[in-house]
Amino acid sequence: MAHHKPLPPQGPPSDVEDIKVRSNYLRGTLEESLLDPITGAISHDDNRLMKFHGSYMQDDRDLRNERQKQKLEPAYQFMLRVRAPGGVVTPEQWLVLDGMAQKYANGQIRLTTRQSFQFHGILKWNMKSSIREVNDVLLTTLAACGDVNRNVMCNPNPYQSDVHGEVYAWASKLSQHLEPATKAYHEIWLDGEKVLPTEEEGKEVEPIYGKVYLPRKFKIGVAVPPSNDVDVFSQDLGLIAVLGGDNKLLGFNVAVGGGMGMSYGDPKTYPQLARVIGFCRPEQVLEVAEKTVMIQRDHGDRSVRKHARFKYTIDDRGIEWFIEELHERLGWKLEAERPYKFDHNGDRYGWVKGNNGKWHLTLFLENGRIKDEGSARQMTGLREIARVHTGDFRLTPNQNLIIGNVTTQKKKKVEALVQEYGLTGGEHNSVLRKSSMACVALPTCGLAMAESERYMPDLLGKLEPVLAEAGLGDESIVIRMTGCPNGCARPFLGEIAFTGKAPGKYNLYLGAGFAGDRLNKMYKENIGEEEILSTLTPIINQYAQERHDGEHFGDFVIRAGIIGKTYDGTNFHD
Ligand code: SRM
Ligand code: SF4
Repeated sequence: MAHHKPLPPQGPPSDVEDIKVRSNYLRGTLEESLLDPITGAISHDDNRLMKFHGSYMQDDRDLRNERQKQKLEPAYQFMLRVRAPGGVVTPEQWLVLDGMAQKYANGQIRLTTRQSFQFHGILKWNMKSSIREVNDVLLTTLAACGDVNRNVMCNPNPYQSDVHGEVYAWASKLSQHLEPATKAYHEIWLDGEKVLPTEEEGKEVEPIYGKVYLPRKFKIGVAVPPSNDVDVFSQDLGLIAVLGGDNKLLGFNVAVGGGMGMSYGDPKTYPQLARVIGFCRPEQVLEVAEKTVMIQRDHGDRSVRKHARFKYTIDDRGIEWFIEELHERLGWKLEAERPYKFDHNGDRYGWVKGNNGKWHLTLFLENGRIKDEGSARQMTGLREIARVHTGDFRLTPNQNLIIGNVTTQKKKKVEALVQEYGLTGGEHNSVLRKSSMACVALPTCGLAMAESERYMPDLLGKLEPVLAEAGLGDESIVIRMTGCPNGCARPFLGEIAFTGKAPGKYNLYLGAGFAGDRLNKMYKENIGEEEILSTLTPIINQYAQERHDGEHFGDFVIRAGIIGKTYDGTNFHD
């Protein structure tokens, strides 16, 4: 296979590669670590493996200094991520997750940007019970994190019930097909029968991943135009559903090599947009995904983890190289891409009637945090809804929640519970707020350099009057914040975005496409709230005065010459 570009030399494998090889298919010494009564922590190596099982060890950063003063070990606790393809769960599953949050976690549920559930604050001693309860209702935490394919995202489409059904079925099949095959998860968490290493040796234990798994995490998302809510161009593998005239699924446009994460001061790291390389029929999509994952397995950088994502594998060699390699492994060629058009990447709130005659309610849950606080008793409200609801719950890619497939008979009851518990379809929230996302960051995320989820609501409160005064109160502007440049709320696809630099300081980015089809670019570095407001106010006013009819903010700042256009991540830092 001809390389189209000279490749940078690869150094020796990183320490994580060694941990994976030695782990005996993700077992390591996790069982012993979990039982060690001396500490609430687990060993460094086991913590790397723990991710594959859906959990990260963390400590409460709000308590760090105080505990250090008292000479106590950090307040070790675990974050647990539960994945369900496309974020669809039943009311019964909801109730179990709710119960788990109360019993073992901090009493809250956090809906994520990839349609998963996160629980924070679980103590080591309760991890096994937590994971078992999740599995008892046929959900899993396996491969929610780690160097494997993560939760497969899928447009939750409340409008076209039949299309959702079909596309969702493919998302589920993809998820299942790419799940790690090791029995370690069952052994450790579910007391499954121990499979002796010798029994596994010789057989292909992990036919897709092999012994060392992938060089890095891998992400798949399925979009149904005109909605690009899954931010399909941010995925390692993005699939764009192509529908025929009768709304039948014809297949998928295939896009590869997107991603968000970067590191400050390292221009070799950058966010990138996935590129559409062709079209496949529905029954070909598992093979396309499998071969794509295997190409990354064989060619991804196993030396420098910062450079190990699929986007770099492709960019270093050229997209033509990838297409050739894929076609060779498939033994057939993708068809030419089909036309498609996205017009937004946000959620549409409130009630809609699906074409199956059932009702769907999209609730606005700011930054995906579900809790009981003051008069807004979201946690209790959703529990009460789950007790009467007979349809499904669907997590959206923007950290919100759809109460799906509500019968006409139940609609009144659900609406009454929504009112009673202070839940909302966003009627009283500004359009700006409803177009916002912020990552978790402090106090749980070990990588956060600044607040995000806990600060964004305040900052929005200061931007809302600026927009209202400019007469832009009804204008949707995609606005996103993260506590560091890893990009967990897909900030580089925000028309306005902030990434944390230091406590109270952010980099400001402008100019992404409203439909998630263009990256933004840094406009100002390391600024605090005052400068954020004094920078954005005149730009917003100028937008109000000079914009063309229907022109989105991200497009305007480019036309007005305020910021450059970025369609290719390799130009992101220019
Ligand atoms: Fe993320 C790491 C939270 C979506 C890119 N992410 C983390 C960790 C686990 C921190 C850590 O490694 O110690 C965060 C846990 C915080 C906490 O306390 O809960 C974390 N990421 C999240 C979530 C919960 C953010 C949210 O507010 O919803 C999202 C969970 C998704 C899920 O359910 O699976 C989340 N993370 C994303 C996304 C968005 C997406 O996938 O669509 C991205 C950017 C897309 C991408 O991958 O390119 C993302 N997270 C990262 C990265 C940077 C990866 C890279 O390529 O460099 C890290 C750091 C790392 O992996 O080293 C990271
Ligand atoms: Fe943590 Fe950074 Fe991800 Fe926010 S973007 S959750 S701060 S890793």
